[in-house]
Amino acid sequence: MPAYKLVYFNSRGLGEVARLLFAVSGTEYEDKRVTKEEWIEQKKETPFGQLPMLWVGDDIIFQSNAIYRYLARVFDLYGSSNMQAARIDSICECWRDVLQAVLNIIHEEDEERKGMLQKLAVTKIIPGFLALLQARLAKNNDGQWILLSRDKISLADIVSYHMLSSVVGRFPGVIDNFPTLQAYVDRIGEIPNIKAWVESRPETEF
Ligand SMILES: N[C@@H](CCC(=O)N[C@@H](CS)C(=O)NCC(=O)O)C(=O)O
Repeated sequence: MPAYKLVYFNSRGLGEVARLLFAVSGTEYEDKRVTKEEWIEQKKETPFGQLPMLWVGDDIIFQSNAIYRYLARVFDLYGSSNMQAARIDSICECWRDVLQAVLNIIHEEDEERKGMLQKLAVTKIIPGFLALLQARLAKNNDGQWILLSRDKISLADIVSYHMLSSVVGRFPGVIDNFPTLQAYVDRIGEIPNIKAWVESRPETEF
């Protein structure tokens, strides 16, 4: 097995899905968290000047989605056909849209516009996708915990778990109308390797 080293900041952010993939697969890696001061020095030496970055032996992968997909393939969490992989990608891309809507709120400096973006996210964008996701989940195995396959967790489940617990969870009450999704998050959180990681990971705001 190659030596894995994930380089990111001390936050969940765009690094946490990779950490969850390492956790669920029971794979050892170095979870390198650079400080702001270290980053000022290191930024110019990284291939695209941003994090996360994954070392696999002497190779480097950058861009969070590329890292997630690589790890999901290696850990057999990416379905068992091209169509399943495409379905997994579709769910992940929906979550990227939700993430973008949340980032737009965070980055907006004008308070009035920030409020409008927040209202749009909380009343339309997030519940709209949660309704679709819940309906899809309910179709599979009576809402039991796999989105795409009845018996095997995938990258789509890990991304959904992260987004529901760490990102949607920032908006109080938004998940309350989606009990099937809440139960799904709780079930994934009970997987022993995930539970152990979540209980032991550094506490960070984002
Ligand atoms: N599209 C990139 C975005 C990466 C990104 O925005 N990284 C931020 C942290 S979340 C970063 O490196 N910020 C520090 C900088 O740009 O100097 C990805 O998904 O990996």
